[in-house]
Amino acid sequence: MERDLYSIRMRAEHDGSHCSGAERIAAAGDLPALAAELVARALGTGSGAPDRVHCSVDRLAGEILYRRLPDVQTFDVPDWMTGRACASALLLRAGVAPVAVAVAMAQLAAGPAPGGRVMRGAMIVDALTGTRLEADPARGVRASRMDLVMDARQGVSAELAAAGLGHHRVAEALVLAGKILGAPGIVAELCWSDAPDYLSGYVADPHHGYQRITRMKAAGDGFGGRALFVRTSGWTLEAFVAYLERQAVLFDSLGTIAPPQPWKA
Ligand code: PML
Repeated sequence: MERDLYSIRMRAEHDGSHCSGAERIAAAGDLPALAAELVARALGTGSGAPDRVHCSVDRLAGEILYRRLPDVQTFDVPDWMTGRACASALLLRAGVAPVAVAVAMAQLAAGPAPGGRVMRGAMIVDALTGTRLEADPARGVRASRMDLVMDARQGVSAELAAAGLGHHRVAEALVLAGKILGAPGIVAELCWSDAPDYLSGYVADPHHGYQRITRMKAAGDGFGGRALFVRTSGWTLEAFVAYLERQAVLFDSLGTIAPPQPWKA
């Protein structure tokens, strides 16, 4: 019989703003060490000592889905302008309309939350019209309850590191994108980090997997986030959000990792 599994989540705030967050899924015996690891991470973000660190643990109820991570491809670009052109082309290929690509790019670049702030969660964008669909445009929707299975963690980390993708952000984004690509109605995801010193981003879609782009913004730029492009038939917003926020998904293996290649328009 499968052991009880728990979702453990950390989020930290500084000056009233979110400054760090991470989450894992683990058995009870692994939780104390994980809690210590996540709190240590919150304290070491480099964006100032957090004023508050929240750590919460919930036992998972209901079915757990086991999946394979998406295939990974890296497009090398000389600068962020080329990176955004590359992302736009990949989104168009995935079936996102030009107007929706333009809206999402502009909003991620300028801060999609009211007042031009970055969002903790993701925008949900109608892939045909560019209309934003999330109920709360300040918070967005946050995918949660996803991780690598414990036994696969070391192997996946080693394979990513061997491919030059050992930064913790790559593994975490890959798991998140893997969950998002299983959502009802998803067409594609666009993401680049809001960390001023992390310049890479990606476009993910169900047919081409996780397509990394080496530069999506200039160094020092603190804007970024996620846009989830959806078709608007055959699903409900409630089902989409429930899947992202509540459905537990564990990944047990990596897809293929292609060698990096220069982007050619
Ligand atoms: C990668 O290099 O593949 C990760 C890109 C997205 C990182 C998003 C984030 O950590 O904020």
